[in-house]
This record gives sequence, structure tokens and C-alpha cells, in this order.
Amino acid sequence: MKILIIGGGGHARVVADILRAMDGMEPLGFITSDLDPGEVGPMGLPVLGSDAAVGSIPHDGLVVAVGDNRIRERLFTDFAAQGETLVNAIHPSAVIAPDVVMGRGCMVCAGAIVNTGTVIGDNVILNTGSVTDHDCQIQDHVHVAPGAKLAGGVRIGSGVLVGLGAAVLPGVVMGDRAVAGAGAVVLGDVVPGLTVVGVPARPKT
Ligand code: JB2
Repeated sequence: MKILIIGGGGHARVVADILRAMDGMEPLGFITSDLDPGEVGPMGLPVLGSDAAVGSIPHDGLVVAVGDNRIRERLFTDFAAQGETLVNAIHPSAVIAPDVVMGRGCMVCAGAIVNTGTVIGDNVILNTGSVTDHDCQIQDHVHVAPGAKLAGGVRIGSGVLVGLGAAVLPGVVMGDRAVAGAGAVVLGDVVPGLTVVGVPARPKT
């Protein structure tokens, strides 16, 4: 499949690398307004234009490869509404149990592990080396950052960021758009929109 990468930053390059490692996926180039169309962009892939150009470029699908959850949600929603095919980019070194259910437009980076019984929504990033243990429920537009760990039965609401190296203990519920800061150890439920930091994690003041 010929795939457009929406974004042109660090995460877009990670996704380009994933697509190149996958069988049957061919990254065509980056869609970004930060770089001039026609330029050779990162990793030798072309800069193809901004979002308005997508409709005029022949392609089979796209991945919204932007780390910021709100921007990624907006772009995912817009492109889905236009009838675009949002594909999953899954690095071959990721370990995903066969019964895991995953939506569309997800990015599972190198070395990520997802265990049995877990259900993942749309447009989710499970970043490099993250661990999502058994029976987790992860809603849409979530980012589990590199090295973060979700224990069994964790429930993660829409648009949540689990920061670099954070750990979420078994059965904890993080409400929509909550944030666990880098290295936080989340022992109990987090209400929607709240940012918690530290060990044990407390509301950020
Ligand atoms: O509306 C948009 C838009 N808004 C921002 N349309 C398109 N097509 N692209 C958009 N972007 C793009 O997001 C910018 O053009 C830019 O290329 C990119 C943001 O790049 P940056 O390198 O700042 O962040 P990133 O999202 O690639 O990576 C972040 O998230 C990753 C998960 C960083 O924090 C990384 O360190 C992190 N690993």
C-alpha cells in the first residue's frame, strides 16, 4: 500500500521507519506545511505539500504521525470524515497478542508489547518499548510514550498521555485527557483532564 505520512517532525520520521520495515507498505512522503513542497525531506522521502494536497496525490492510505494528542485527533477526525483509509503502522519487532483488538490509524513502535485481552481504539500511539499488559482498555487518540508501562486491566480514556517511562498500576482508570508526567507511578484513578506527576503520582501544582 502507498501511504502518506501526515506530519514532518520527529514522530513522522519514526513512522516512516516503521512503514519501511513493514511488508507491503510504501511511505510516499510527508504532508507538512513546515517544509517546502518538492524538498527532499527527512530520510530521503519527499515533502509532498500541506493537508490540502492530500486529495490530489494518488495513495492507498495515510497515517497521522503527529505526537500532540489534540492535533492528531483533529487531523484523524478530518481525514476520516473525508473517507481516507487510516492504516495501522506496526513495527515488526512489536509483540502483540493474537487476540488484541486494535482500531485504525494506530502506531505501534519498535519493541512495544501488548498482551492478551487488550482493546485499543483509533489513532493511538504505543511508543517505543512501551508495555501494555493484559486486559487493558485504551480509547482513541492516546499516547503511551516510550518506556511507559500499563499493568493489567488498566483503563485509559480518550486523549490521555502516559508520559515517558511512567507506570500505571493494575486496574487504574485514567479519565479522558488526563496526563501522567514522565516517570510518574500512578497508584490510583485519575479524573479527566488532570495531570499527575511524581512517585507516587500526585496532582501537578
Ligand atoms: O495541521 C497539521 C499539522 N499540525 C502540526 N497538518 C499537518 N500535515 N502537519 C501538522 N503538524 C506537524 O506536526 C508539523 O508540520 C510538524 O512536522 C509536526 C510536529 O513536529 P515535531 O517534531 O515538533 O513533533 P512530532 O509530533 O513529530 O513528535 C513529538 O511527539 C513524538 C511522539 C515529539 O515530542 C517527539 O519527541 C515525540 N517522540
